[in-house]
Amino acid sequence: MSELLERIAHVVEKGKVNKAAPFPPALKGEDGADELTKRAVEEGIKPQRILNEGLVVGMMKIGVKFKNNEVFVPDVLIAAKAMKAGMKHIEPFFLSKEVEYKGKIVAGTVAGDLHDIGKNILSMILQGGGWEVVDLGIDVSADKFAEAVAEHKPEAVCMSALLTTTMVNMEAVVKKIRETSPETKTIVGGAPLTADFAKKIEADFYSPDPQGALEYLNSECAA
Ligand code: B1M
Repeated sequence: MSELLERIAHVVEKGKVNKAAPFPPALKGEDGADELTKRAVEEGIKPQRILNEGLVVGMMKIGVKFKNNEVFVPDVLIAAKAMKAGMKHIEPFFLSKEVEYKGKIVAGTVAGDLHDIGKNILSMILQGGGWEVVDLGIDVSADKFAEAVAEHKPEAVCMSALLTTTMVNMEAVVKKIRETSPETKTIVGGAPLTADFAKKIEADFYSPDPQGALEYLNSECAA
């Protein structure tokens, strides 16, 4: 991994948003995720590498510390803020409009769940792959998903969940979409999910990563 990508991971983990940010005091005056990601783009590092080997690595590291009670919610929130500051520099590359239009999807994080970083990456990668994304945001109920499907008539609904307590809410969405719009595919993902769980709730497809969801959409749902 390049030294610059390691630094990006480090500043995300530490929650250093940009040079002007006073937090964390130990990194006062140093470049943050904003400046370092911009520099990585300028140096020609591929956006996919900046995402996977820099920004996401930082989030994973803070995740492990959070699990071990070494850091707390505010630390995770500020890391998420740093991640977003970096993401803005790579988004344009994923969203370039040079690819052919494939169709429309509705995306959201399911009810009770406020995690949106993975869902935002998914949306960005699908848009980059030619899919129009109607992003419903976080804490989206089965009714809201169904209303959006009725309004936008997408080829598929993409759901994300990060909590074992909220992934179960995907089942109600799958059921509702089956009843109200049986031709619309349901795709599920997020860290706690497994293929077995997706099968149990009768989702059409599970992918551990956005690329897998994109490949499924391209092969099964593209017009
Ligand atoms: Co939360 N949190 N969190 N958190 N948080 C986790 C998920 C947790 C695993 C941390 C831990 O204990 N180790 C744990 C869940 C435990 C469990 O359920 N088993 C947890 C907890 C417990 C909580 C709270 C309950 C904490 C509390 O309040 N005591 C609380 C719940 C709030 C709620 O949702 N109701 C909470 C809150 C938060 C913050 C708000 C502070 C913040 C979210 C900020 C935000 O999203 N804007 C946060 C964060 C950031 C995390 C961790 C640290 C990082 C999540 C993340 O962004 N990862 C997380 C620990 C971890 O995951 N290691 C943790 C990076 C992101 C790129 O990965 O989202 O997995 P991910 O997305 C991936 C893939 O999963 C996949 O593609 C993405 C890109 O590779 N993917 C899909 C995602 N969706 C997909 C859909 C697809 C296909 C692929 O197709 C449709």
